[in-house]
Amino acid sequence: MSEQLVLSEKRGKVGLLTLNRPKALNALNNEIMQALSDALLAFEQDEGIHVIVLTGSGDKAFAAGADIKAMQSWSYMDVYKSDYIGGFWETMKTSIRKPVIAAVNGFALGGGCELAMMCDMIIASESAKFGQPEIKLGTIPGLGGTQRLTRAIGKAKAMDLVLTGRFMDAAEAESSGLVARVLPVENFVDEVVKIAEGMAAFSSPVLMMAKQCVNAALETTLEQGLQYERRVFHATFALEDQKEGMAAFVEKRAPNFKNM
Ligand code: CO8
Repeated sequence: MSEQLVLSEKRGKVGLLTLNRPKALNALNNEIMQALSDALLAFEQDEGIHVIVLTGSGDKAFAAGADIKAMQSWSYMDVYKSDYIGGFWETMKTSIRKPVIAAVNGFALGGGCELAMMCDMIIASESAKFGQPEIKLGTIPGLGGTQRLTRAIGKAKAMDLVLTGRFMDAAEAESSGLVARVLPVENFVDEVVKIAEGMAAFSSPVLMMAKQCVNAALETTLEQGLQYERRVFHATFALEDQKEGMAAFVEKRAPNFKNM
C-alpha cells in the first residue's frame, strides 16, 4: 500500500493535517496538493471540527517547496496546461471557511512558504526557516510569494528574500510580521493544537465570520472593509451564540456555545 501523502487526525474540535513526504522534505507535487485539498474539504464539512492545523512530518520541514524533481523537465505547455498546484488556492479561498493555522516546523521554502501564507495564521517553531529561493533555480515564486509576502512583510524585506533567495529565521519572521507567534521546538505541534483548541472552544460560525472580515481587509478599501465588518457584526446578533456569550459574561460563568 502506498504511503498516505497527508495524514489526517481529529483532536477534539481541531483537525490536524500533516504533509507526509518527509524524505523529500514534504516537497509539494500535484498528488500531495490534491490529497491536502481533499483532507481540508473533509474537515470543512465535518461539523465537529472548528479549526484546522496544517504541519509537516519529520522535524526538518513544513515543506521545502514545489517538487523540483517533478518540475525540472516541464515545458511551458506542461506548466500552463496543468496549472501546477495553482488551483489549490481556489479551494482555500472559496471552500475553506474554518480558520487554518500553519504550524511551521522547519523549512517553509518556495511553495512551502506560499502554502503557509495561504493559511490564516502562521505559528513557527524556533527552528523554522522561511524563504522564496526560486531565483536560485532560474524561476520566480508562482503561488503568491511576490504578492502575499510583500503584503505581509513589506517591499523592503520581500525584495530582499525574493531577489537574494536568502532564508529568514523564526525570530526575523516574527519581527517582520509574517508569523504570529514563535514557540519552542519541543512539543511544538501539541502546543499549536492547544492554541487551536482555545479558538475551537468559541462559536464556529463566529470564528468563520471573524476570519472572513480580517481577510476582507486585504481585498477592499478601508471604507468598504469597515462597511463589510459592520454588516457582519450586526449579523452576529442573529446568533444564539452571541446571546449565550454575553449572558455568560454577565452571569460570570463559562459560555456554552451551540454553534448556531
Ligand atoms: N523538491 C524536491 N525534492 C526536494 C526539495 C524540493 N523542493 N527540497 C528538498 N528535496 C529533497 C532533496 O532532493 C533530498 O532528496 P534526496 O535525498 O533524494 O537527494 C531530500 O529532500 C533532502 O534534502 P537535502 O539533502 O537537500 O537536505 P539539506 O538539509 O541539505 O537541505 C534544503 C535542505 C536547504 C531545504 C534544500 O533541500 C533545498 O534547498 N531545497 C530546495 C528549496 C527550494 O528551492 N524550494 C523552492 C522550490 S521551487 C517552488 O517552490 C516554486 C513554487 C511555485 C509553484 C508554482 C505553481 C503555479
